[in-house]
Amino acid sequence: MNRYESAKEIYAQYGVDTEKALKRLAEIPISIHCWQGDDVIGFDGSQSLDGGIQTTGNYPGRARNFDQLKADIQKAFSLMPGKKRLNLHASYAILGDDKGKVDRDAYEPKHFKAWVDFAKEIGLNGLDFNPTYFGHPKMKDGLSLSSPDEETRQFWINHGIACRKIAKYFADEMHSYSLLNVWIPDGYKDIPADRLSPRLRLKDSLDKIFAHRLDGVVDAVESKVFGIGLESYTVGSNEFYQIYASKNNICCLLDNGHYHPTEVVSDKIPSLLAFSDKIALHVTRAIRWDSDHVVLLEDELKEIAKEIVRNEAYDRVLIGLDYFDASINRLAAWVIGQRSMQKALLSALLMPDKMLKDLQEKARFGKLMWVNEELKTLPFGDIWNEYLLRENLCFDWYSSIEDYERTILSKRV
Ligand code: RNT
Ligand code: ZN
Repeated sequence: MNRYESAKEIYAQYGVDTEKALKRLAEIPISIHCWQGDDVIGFDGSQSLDGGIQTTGNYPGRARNFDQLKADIQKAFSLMPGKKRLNLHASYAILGDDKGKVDRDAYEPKHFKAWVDFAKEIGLNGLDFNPTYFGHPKMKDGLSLSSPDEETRQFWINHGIACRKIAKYFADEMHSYSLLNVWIPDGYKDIPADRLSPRLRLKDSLDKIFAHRLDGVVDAVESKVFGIGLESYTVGSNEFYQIYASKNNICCLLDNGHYHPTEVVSDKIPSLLAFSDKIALHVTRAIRWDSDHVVLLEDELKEIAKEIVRNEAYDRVLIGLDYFDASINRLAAWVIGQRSMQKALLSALLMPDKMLKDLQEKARFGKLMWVNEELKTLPFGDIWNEYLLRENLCFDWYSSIEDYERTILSKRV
C-alpha cells in the first residue's frame, strides 16, 4: 500500500473522504496578485511606492516591464496547483502610444487587452481588478476619494468609474466574475481636527463610483486600521466600510493585515456570512504591522480556511492573496504563499466537520479538544503530496526557481 492509500484509510476512520477533499481543493479558485513580481511599482509611471504601504528588500530580478512580469507570472503559476485567477492593479495598464497622454481617470479596456490575451493563453479562471489610489501625482496631500479639493476628488472618482468598466470587460472576456476592490490610503499622520468630513466625502465618492450595477462585476471595499505615515486616522475604516457595504449591497474585502493585532479575520468571516452573500479576502501575513510578509501555513491561516470550508462558502468567500516581499526571490514568494493557502484549504477539507460541530452542540468540549488535537498529527503531508502528483507538480520545485534565477532574473538590471 502506498503512503496515500494508507493515509486515506486513516482519515476514513474519522469519516473524512480524502478523494472528495482532493477534488474540491482543485476547484477552489485563488486570485494571485500581480504586484508581488515588481514590488507594487506598476507600468504607468511611478518609480516608488507610497500610500502607507511599503516593500522592503532589494533582491535582484524585479520585473521591469510587461514582458518580464508576464514571464515571471507564467513561470510562478506553472508551479502552483489548483485553479488560478490573476489580480491586477490599474497601474499595470499597457498604455502603448497613450503613455503620457492618457491618465488614470481615462484608462480603458483596451489598455488591458494584452492582459486578457495572456490570461486566456495560460488558461486562467478569471481576472480581478483594483483601481490604484497610490503612486500618482494626483494624490493630493495623501488623499484621493476623500480629498477636500474637488478637482482631485473628481479625478479619483473618474478613475474608479473607469476601472469598473475595465472589470466588466474582464468579466465578459473571461466568462467569470471580476472582483473590483477599492482600497484607498487616505488618512492622517497626526490627530485630525475633523474625522467626519473626509468620511462623508468618501461616501459621496463611492456613491458616484458604484452608481450603477455592472453584471459580472463584484464590487468590494477594503478597510484598514492604519498605514505608515498615516498612524492616527484612516478614512476608510472597518466600521465605515462594513456599514457602507451592507447598505449598498456590495462586498467587504477583509485583509488580515488590516486589523488590531488580536482581532482575527477568521472570526469576521462567519459574522459577515450571516449577513452578506459574498465577502472577499486579501490573505497576507502581518508581522508586528501590516508588513505583507509571504503567507505561510500558520494557525490563523488554517482558521480562515476552516471558516470557508466548514460553512461551504466556496462561492461566497473570494480568496485573494496580498503580500509583497522584495527581500527574497519573488517567484519563490509567490509560489510559497499560494501553496500555503492551498495547504490551509486542504487541511480544512480534511476535517470531520459534522462530527466536530456535533460535539460543540452537545457541549462535549473535552472530546472536541481531544479530536482536534488528534487531527493535527494525521498524515496530512501524504495527502498533500498526492494532490501535487495529480496536479502534475512536485514537492521539490525550488531547483526550477533557481534555474530561472540563474538564467533569467540575474541578467536583469
Ligand atoms: C494596502 C492594501 C491593498 C494593497 C494592494 C496593492 O494595505 O492591502 O490591498 O496591498 O492593493
Ligand atoms: Zn490588501
